[in-house]
Amino acid sequence: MKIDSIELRRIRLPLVSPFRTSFGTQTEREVLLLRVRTPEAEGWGECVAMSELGYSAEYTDGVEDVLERFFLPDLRAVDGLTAHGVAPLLAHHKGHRMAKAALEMAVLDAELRIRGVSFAQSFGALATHVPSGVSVGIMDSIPALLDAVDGYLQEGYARIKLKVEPGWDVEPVRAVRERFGDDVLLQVDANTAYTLGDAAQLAKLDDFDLLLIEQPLDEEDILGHADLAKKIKTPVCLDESIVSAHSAAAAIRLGACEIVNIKPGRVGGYLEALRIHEVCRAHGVPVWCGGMLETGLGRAANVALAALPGFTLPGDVSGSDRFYTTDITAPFVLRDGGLDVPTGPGLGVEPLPEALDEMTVSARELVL
Ligand code: OSB
Ligand code: MG
Repeated sequence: MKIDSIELRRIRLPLVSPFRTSFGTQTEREVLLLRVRTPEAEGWGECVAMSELGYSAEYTDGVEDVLERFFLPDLRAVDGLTAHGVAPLLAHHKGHRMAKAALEMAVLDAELRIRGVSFAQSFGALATHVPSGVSVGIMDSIPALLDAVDGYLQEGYARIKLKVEPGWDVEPVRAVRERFGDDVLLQVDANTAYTLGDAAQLAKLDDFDLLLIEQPLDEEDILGHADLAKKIKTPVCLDESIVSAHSAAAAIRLGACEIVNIKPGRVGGYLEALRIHEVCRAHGVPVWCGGMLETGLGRAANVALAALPGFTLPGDVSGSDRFYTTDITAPFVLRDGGLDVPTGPGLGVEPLPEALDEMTVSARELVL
C-alpha cells in the first residue's frame, strides 16, 4: 500500500464529568488522531497517550515528535507498507509503543477498508455483541459514588470497576456491595498507588468477592505483584506492567497476574494485542479489553478486539456517553448491557466532519 501523507490532528473533548484516578483528575481529553491517506482509502489511528505523564511515560506532544522525527523517515524509505510491516519497520526504535500503535492502527484501517474486511473479521473475532464494563472514578463522597454506580447499573452496565487509592478502597467497595448486592460484577483499579507494605490493607478487600484488583503496585514491580498475589485472595490483574507479549508471558510465569487487561495502545498496537491474547489463552489466563477514554475510532477497534474468545471478562468498553456528550463518530450506544461489534470495512466507523472540525485544536499534514 502506498501512503501519500499522514495527517496529525489534535482534538479536544470535554468530559461529561471529572474523571479522578489515583494519578490525577481529568476534565477533558486531548487526543492525537492520525489519518493515513492512500490513493485508494483513508485510515484512522487514535493514539491513547495522554497530555501528562500520570499513566505512562509517553505523552501527546512526545508522540507527535517521535512520529515526525523518527518514524516518518522510515516510512519514506519503504514502499508498499502493510499493517504487519509497521512494527518490524520501527523495531529499531526503542519503546514508544503508543506512537507505534497509533500508526499501525491507521495503516491497518486503510488496508482493511481497501480489502473490504472489518477489524473484527481480520482478528478472527466471531462475537457480534460484547458486554460493557464501566470505570468509575474516585469521588468526593460515598453518596456521590453510590449515585454514579446506581446510574450505570440502571443503564445496564454488565460490570463496575471502581478506581481506588490509599484512603479510598475498602469503604467504597463495602458501600457498593451493601447497596447493590453480591451479584454485581465488581472490580477495582489502583493504577500503581500501593506498595507491598499495603498487603494487609488490600487483603481487607478479600471479603467482597471482587473479580480482580488491577495494577495495585508499580508497573516495574512484577515480583511484588507475585508476592502480593500470595497474600490476598482477590485475583491480581496487570495493566500498566503488560507492555508486550513477552512481558505478559513473564508475568504469568512468575505468578504476578491471574488476569490481564489488554490495551492495544499500550502494547504497540492491535497486532501485538492479538499475540498477548494468544499467550494468555494458551495459559488459561482470562483477558479483558482496557480503555483509555477512546473516541468512537479507538472504541470501534477495542470492541472488535473484545469480540475474541479469550476476552471472557467484560472490558472497559462503555458507551460513548460515559465520557462524551458528543463523540466524533456516530456514538456507541449501550444495548442489553453491551455494544454491537462494527461490521463495516476497517473500523466500520468514521469521524463526522462537523464534529471533528468543531473539536480540532490543530492539524498538519506530513507528506511522504
Ligand atoms: O487504568 O484502566 C486504566 C483510563 C485512563 C487511563 C488509565 C485507565 C483508564 C480507565 C478506563 O480506567 C477508562 C475507559 O473506560 O476508557
Ligand atoms: Mg487500569
